[in-house]
Amino acid sequence: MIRLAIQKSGRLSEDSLNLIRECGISFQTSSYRLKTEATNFPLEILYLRDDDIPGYVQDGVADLGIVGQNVLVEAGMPALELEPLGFSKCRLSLAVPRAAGYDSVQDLQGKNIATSYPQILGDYLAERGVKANLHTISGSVEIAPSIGLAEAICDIVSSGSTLLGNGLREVETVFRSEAVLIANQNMSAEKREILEQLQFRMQAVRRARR
Ligand code: PRT
Ligand code: ZN
Repeated sequence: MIRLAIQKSGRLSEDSLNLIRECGISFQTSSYRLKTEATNFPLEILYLRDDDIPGYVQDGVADLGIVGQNVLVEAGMPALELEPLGFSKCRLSLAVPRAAGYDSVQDLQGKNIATSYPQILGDYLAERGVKANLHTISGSVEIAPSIGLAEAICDIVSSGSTLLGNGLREVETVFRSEAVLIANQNMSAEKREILEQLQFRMQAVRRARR
């Protein structure tokens, strides 16, 4: 039996469940349950907050997980990634108020930037020699400039309408992300064999979708 952690409820949940089902794996779901066992494959599904998934997989509480690369890399565990899954595509971008001047990332020198991704953003700025003051906030990052907390933000963007609605302009793409399959690095031979079968099915599903 192999344990797969997926997001309990959020942007990754439905596509994660659909992928498992399209692999021909049957299981029951209920919004009250924190785990379910598949009926026709040696798989147990755990439902967790997405932020907890990398740590649980690293520690072996779960063998596998489905999570956004943004969360995986921010948690400092990029080595757990096995393969991209092609959904929940988005980007982590820097944005400034529409009326603010902006020529290059150097303009952020000494500025206050609000973000939920201080590691990824910190690395990005350091590589470009930019020193800024990062303010880590866990949600509603887009309102930071209008309330005077920051001159710029760095947040997840997909359609761009949230930025637009908050009077912000996207100026740099810091990181591109999609959902990925991750795995514990010390699995038993038996579990590795189940993983191989699962990956084989996932790859077939992805090929059929193209
Ligand atoms: O409760 P839990 O902690 O599990 O969930 P969560 O609220 O932390 O995450 P959730 O469900 O919002 O997102 C899960 C993952 O989906 C993220 O880690 C990304 O990998 C991916 N993803 C894809 C997105 C988006 N698209 C997205 N648009 N995550 C967040 N957003 C938010 C963004 O933060 C911003 O507020 O949507 C807004 C921007 O969207 P647009 O379309 O207006 O640009
Ligand atoms: Zn989260």
